[in-house]
Amino acid sequence: MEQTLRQLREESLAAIREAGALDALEALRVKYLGKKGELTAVLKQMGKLSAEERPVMGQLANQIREELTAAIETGRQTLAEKALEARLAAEATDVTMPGKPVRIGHQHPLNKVIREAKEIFIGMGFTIAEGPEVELSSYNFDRLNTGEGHPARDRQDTFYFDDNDEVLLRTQTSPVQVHVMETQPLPIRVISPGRVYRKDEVDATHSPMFHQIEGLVVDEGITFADLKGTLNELVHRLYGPETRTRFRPHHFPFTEPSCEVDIECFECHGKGCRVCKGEGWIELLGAGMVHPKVLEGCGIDTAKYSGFAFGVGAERMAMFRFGISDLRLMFENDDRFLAQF
Ligand code: 2NL
Repeated sequence: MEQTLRQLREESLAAIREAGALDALEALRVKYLGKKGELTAVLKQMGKLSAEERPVMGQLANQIREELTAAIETGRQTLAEKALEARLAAEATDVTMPGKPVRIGHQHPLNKVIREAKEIFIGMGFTIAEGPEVELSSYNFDRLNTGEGHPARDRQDTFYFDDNDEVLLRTQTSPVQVHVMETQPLPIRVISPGRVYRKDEVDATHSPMFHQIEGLVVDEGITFADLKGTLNELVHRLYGPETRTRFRPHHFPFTEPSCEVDIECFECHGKGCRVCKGEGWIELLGAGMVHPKVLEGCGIDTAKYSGFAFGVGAERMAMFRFGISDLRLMFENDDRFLAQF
C-alpha cells in the first residue's frame, strides 16, 4: 500500500504542476481527492491492513492529501496571476501613442454670410423677423402689388399646393415683412432671412431653393438717401470699405422707384474680366422705396410714413464673399469644399 500511495503522490503532483487551466485543476482535484477519487479508493483498502501498519499508512495518506490540496491551491493562484497578467497586457493603454485628432466643425459658408449680414443690420438697429415658408398667394403676391396675371405668379415659376393657386411655397421673404407691417407698431426696421422657392432649373447660379435676406424700413421721412446709406454700409462691411457700388434704375411691382445695386467686380476691380463678363460690375441686390399701395394695403398712412425695402440672395452674397464660382457646391456638402471656409 505504501508503494501505491507514493506512486499516486508522484503521479498526481506531476499532473497538478502541468495543469494549464483552472478547470483542469478542478478535474484533478475530483480525480484524486473526490469521494470517488483515487486517494479515497486507496484509503478504503485500509481495513485490510494490520493494526501496526494502519496508523502509519493513515498518516501517510493524510500527508499526501494535504500536499495535494496545497499544490492545487498554489496552482490555482499561479493560474489566476497569469490570467491577470495576460489581461493587463492585452488591455494596456500605450500613453505614448499619438492621440486621434479631434475635428471641430464650423459654419457653412452660407450661414456665415447670413450671420454676418444679421450682425451688420442688428448694428444698425434692425431686428430679425421670421415667418412660414408655406404662404398664401395674397401675402406672397397681392399684398405686394403683384396682382393676378403678373408673370411672377406663373405656375411655371411658383410651387403651388392647390389648383386655385392660393397656397404656395414663398418665392421671397417679403410676406414676412407684410405680417410685420400688419402687426407691429411703427417705426419698423426689420430684416427677414430665410428659404425661398422658385421653379428654376439647377445650374451654376440657379436652384429651386435658395436663401434670401429681405429688409424693410418704414418711418417718417425715410428717403432714397436712407436706402443708399444702409446698402452702402452693408456692402462696405461685407466686401471691404473700398468696394464701390452702383445704383441702377430697375422695376419691381412692390417698390417705386426701384433699383438694382451692383458692386465693383471683386475679381478685376472694375477693369472687366470673366467673372463680371467684361462689365466691371456685378449685380448684388434689388431695392426701392416701398410702393404706396403696399404701405396702404397694410394700413400705413402714406401721408405721414414712407419706407424702403431690399432683397438679396444669400447664395449670391456668399459666392462673391468667398469667391465661389458655382452655387451647387453650397448644397452638395462635400467636406473637401466646406473645409475651405
Ligand atoms: C429682388 C430683390 C426686392 C423687396 C425685395 C419688399 C418688401 C416689402 C415691400 C416692398 Cl414688404 N419691397 N422687398 C423690394 C425690392 C427688391 O428683392 O431681386 N426681388 C425680385
